[in-house]
Amino acid sequence: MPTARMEIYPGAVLLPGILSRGEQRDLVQVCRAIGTGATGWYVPTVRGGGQMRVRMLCLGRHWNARTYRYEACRADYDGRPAPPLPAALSSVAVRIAEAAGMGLTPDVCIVNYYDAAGKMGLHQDKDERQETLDAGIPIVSVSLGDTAKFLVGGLRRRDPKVMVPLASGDGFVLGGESRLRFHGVAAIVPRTGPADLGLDGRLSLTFREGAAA
Ligand SMILES: O=C(O)CCC(=O)C(=O)O
Repeated sequence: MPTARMEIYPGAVLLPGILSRGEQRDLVQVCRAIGTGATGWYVPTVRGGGQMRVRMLCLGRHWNARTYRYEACRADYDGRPAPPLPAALSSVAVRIAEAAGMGLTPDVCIVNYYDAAGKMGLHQDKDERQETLDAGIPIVSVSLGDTAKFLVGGLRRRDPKVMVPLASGDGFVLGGESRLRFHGVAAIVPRTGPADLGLDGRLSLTFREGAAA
């Protein structure tokens, strides 16, 4: 069955339920295995000294929360090399980008774990290489577990926002002229994820291109 496709703005596309339950289970398992390993979950501390309201895992490259730069090792945390980005994850992102009519060769995936109190402030993803931003190469996200109240705004922080509920198995793409839209997670809706995922909370996997040195 073809995937439904909802264009929120030109280039901002929701793909509800694009992942089967089996695919969701596999992704949860991969993230859990990496997250509980030696180079696992951490809570990033941002420039101002505050802690983010998520646990994070950067695969392929590390996003440094103090410098906003990508690097090989987790210099702002434990100095360990970022775990590689598994092909099984990248291929999901490529498929979702294609379903939205875009192309992506991801070199980084940021995995965020949100508990019931998790959230993420409004921000732009603009730390990737300038040519990928200029080309509108998309960010692709995958949601697993509890539903998120996801906000999408404009190119200025103060622009109006729409709330898009992101449920388990949904894909979301921000590309083209929407690549630099402000976005964030206002709240998690507890106990809304599929019980058979065994996931208390929410995982988001956000794939980008243009992080490599
Ligand atoms: O959790 C989400 O869906 C959004 C994550 C996000 O905005 C990011 O990683 O930059």
